[in-house]
Amino acid sequence: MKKALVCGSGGFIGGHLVNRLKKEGYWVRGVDLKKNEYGNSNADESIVGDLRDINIVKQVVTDDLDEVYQLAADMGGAGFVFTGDNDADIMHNSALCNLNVLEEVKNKKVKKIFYSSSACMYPEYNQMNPDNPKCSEDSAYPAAPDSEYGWEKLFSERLYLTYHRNHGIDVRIARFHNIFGPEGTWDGGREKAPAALCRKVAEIENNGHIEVWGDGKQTRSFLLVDECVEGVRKLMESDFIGPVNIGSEEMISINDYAKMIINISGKNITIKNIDGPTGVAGRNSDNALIREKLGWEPSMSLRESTEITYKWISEQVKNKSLVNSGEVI
Ligand code: NAD
Ligand code: GKE
Repeated sequence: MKKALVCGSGGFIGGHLVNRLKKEGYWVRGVDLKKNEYGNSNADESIVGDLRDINIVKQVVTDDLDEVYQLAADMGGAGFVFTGDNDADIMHNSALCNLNVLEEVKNKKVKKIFYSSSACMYPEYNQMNPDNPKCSEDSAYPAAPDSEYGWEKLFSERLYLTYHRNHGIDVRIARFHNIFGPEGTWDGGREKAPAALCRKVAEIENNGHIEVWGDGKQTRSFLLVDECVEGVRKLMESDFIGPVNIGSEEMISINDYAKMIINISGKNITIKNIDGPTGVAGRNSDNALIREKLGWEPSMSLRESTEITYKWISEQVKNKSLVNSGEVI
């Protein structure tokens, strides 16, 4: 039986990954600052611990592990990453997790480690045109990410590659493009656009309006978490180190995406564009490399993936309002 450690198992993608590994027959240890909020992370051993603390890292990275998945990071959507207020925490906390985990993986001679980088490491100058952004893997340099979060991801990609070159550790690096779905953060300030817009639509009465940051012409692509986890597993099983994009190529403007969610809800709602943190003008995954190297790409449409997510978020909104009204304790 293979043994894996998932760092960040209390989080969104980490929780889904634990469940996927369990289904595949792995023995799984999870570690995170917090327990998985939705209780859906079925690790064999769940440790609440801080990966910035080397003593915790020594405890969780053991020499019997076959694989480590490093997803722990201080992260969030545009409202968390692009305001500038969290930059020091983001760089310090996420870099420390990566430095500590990698060093211990080397010490314990663990064979393989996966690292979750982000599309935020791509240069801003290639993402100024909302209709034609460039995010092919070979366009990373000259580096010019538009956020410190992106710079930390780029630094850490390079860190993993140095451990591969100097210490022979088998690494796999993926650049995730806006992953969403059930059990993702949907309120509190760290939520990304899909969850935020689903929540706003679910919360608003018929004939109301929702606020959408920016002019709504900025573009993105969004990938359902199940497809992301499938891509991670395919990459881990392959001989390809990466970095490689794991994302959808179905690009959409934010206002059109808000309209899609409104249509899914069946409500009559209008959009009000307001000032807010917007990040790059355009971003889309380029899947040429993953198609070539892994013979795989995600298959679900944005509409299908969003229907699943809207259903889950509207249930959370309903449950929360029942709790707030005292009907459910
Ligand atoms: P998430 O915030 O739900 O999960 C990250 C988890 O890391 C959290 O549960 C958090 O508590 C944990 N963590 C943070 N600092 C820690 C520490 N010091 N010690 C232990 N645990 C710690 O985020 P997610 O969406 O599941 O993202 C997982 C990874 O994928 C992150 O590295 C993120 O940067 C990357 N990523 C995500 C997306 C996306 O759209 N979700 C896009 C690009 C990259
Ligand atoms: N979060 C949020 N909430 N975004 C909104 C909202 C809202 O209510 N209304 C409009 N937007 C707009 C943002 O202004 C931004 O232009 C776009 O939607 C996407 O925002 P996002 O989903 O929060 O995050 P980004 O795609 O800009 O960036 C994220 O990219 C990922 C990688 O692709 C990052 O924040 C990271 O979470 C991640 O690495």
